[in-house]
Amino acid sequence: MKMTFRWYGSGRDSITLKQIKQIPGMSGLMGVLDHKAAGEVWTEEEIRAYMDEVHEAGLECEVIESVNVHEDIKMGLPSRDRYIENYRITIRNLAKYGVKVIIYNFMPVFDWLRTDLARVIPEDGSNSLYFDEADLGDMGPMEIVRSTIENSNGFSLPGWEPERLAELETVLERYKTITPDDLRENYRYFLEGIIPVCEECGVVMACHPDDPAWPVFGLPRIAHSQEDYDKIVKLYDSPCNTLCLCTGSLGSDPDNDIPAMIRHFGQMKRIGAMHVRNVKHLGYHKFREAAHLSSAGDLDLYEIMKAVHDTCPDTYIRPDHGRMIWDEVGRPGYGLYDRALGAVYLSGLWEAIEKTSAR
Ligand SMILES: [Mn+2]
Repeated sequence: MKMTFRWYGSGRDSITLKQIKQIPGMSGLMGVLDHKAAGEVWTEEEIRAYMDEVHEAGLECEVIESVNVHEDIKMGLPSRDRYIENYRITIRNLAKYGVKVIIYNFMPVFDWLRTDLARVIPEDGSNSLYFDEADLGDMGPMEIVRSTIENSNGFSLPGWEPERLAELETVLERYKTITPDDLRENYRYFLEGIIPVCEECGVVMACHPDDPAWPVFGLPRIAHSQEDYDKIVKLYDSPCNTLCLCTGSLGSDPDNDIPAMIRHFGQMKRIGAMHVRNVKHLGYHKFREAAHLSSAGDLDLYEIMKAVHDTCPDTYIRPDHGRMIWDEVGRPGYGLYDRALGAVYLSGLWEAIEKTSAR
């Protein structure tokens, strides 16, 4: 298991590489080029600049996140071939700089969705990301995107790039005629275009689940259950076609048994990377993100780490979102303190599991 941290790059993150390096047990980053729009080529120069900085800080970067799939690919438009070719170039460029895993998603329009980015947790006064479907009320997709951008403390949020807003209405209209099966066929076409390149250059694709783990605004969503992922791994049978098992996203649905899912896909060697965090269920389609500790939420982090240990011990993990604690100001979900606490807690569980299972 390699413990990693998400970092948005100099000037785009409230956290420094030095701070990340000082978290015990941290091997490196799950990196991202935050300024790249979906469909654009990630150039060698841009990747090199990011990597040089990371390596200079004594950290690795073998995992890259959010190489976003252009909406035209998901909608199956004729223009998709151009964007798939760009994606192939990006894969090759990333491989040249030591990237082994690329995390992405195939969610229409919304990367993730919350109704409150700073919901105060009454017990201790910290705050975290929160979702209550009832709060959506009459809010349409355009309004939720606007309010999300307004409440992000001036930081960009993954998947909510302002430049995507302009075309949102057209895109939403188009999706009305796309069924989940159509979306899966478009997904297959995408995988057929890119997985051979991954096999050639030793890169694994890891698909991040829908967040929350159910359909929103009537859009087709195809990655939020074990059944869904069984279909995805079959779309293109290759060790390079894997999932990024995000415990918090999948865990927003109490019906998803996370340790069982890790064992299922871990044994198949189809877990390329993991995001590990806890979630507190508050009712039907209502939850908040919780501290990592098992007792703080509804997921059993010991059972989760044990399943990783038993079936996919070489995977990359990062503490996913954290709460905002100790008056920290930063990008919602991506502060330093709570994620650092989470990383060290997970490393502690890992040490205990390793030592007890070696006996
Ligand atoms: Mn995640």
